[in-house]
Amino acid sequence: MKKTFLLFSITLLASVALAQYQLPGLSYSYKALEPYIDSTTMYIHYNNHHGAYTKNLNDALAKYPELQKKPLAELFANMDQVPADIKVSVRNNGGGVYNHVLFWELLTPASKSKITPFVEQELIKSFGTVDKFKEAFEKAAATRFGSGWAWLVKDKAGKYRIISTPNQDNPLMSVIDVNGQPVLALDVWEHAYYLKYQSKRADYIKNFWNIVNWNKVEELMKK
Ligand code: MN3
Repeated sequence: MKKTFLLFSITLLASVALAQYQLPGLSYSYKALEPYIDSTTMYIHYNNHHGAYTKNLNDALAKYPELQKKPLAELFANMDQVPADIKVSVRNNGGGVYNHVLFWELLTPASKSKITPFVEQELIKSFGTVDKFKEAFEKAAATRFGSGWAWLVKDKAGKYRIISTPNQDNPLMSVIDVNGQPVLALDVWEHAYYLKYQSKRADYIKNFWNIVNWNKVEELMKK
């Protein structure tokens, strides 16, 4: 009996120690982004999709405790050093974890979504007007073929660039042409919008502007 309990405790401790990545808390409820993102989509996206990336990443890293201790950004920056047997999983599931943690933070209820003077000035300096920036970002999101993301990236020279990436790739990954700090991200996988918007990806993209957390954008721009 005692021995069983001890074994159970050790197994539990080991699994806790290894389960490095967890779903983050959300600072708003599933329905808080309505009518732009519906609560069912939020629930499934967060628990099932983000949940699966998290579990799969932990499973992949279980064999490599030394990699678990490294921040994902460090693994992404040195993809060539990630062991061959988990490289694809780190790219897909690690990307899935990182991108979604960031995405949830970049969203906020419409009542709190207000562009800050700092962000406005930065966008005007780089793109002429905020509307021109939005137009270019929307185009990147709309023209990403299949599943992926649209990004505003501050590259290593400090220049703002709009790009899109396939799958769960992101601008921190050494395998991507444009590297830098992501400052805005939009998930254009069908799982992010299909229940509400069906094939109308463009409507989902337009509505994204109602729920952007511009305070977070400012924080990332200043990073
Ligand atoms: Mn997603």
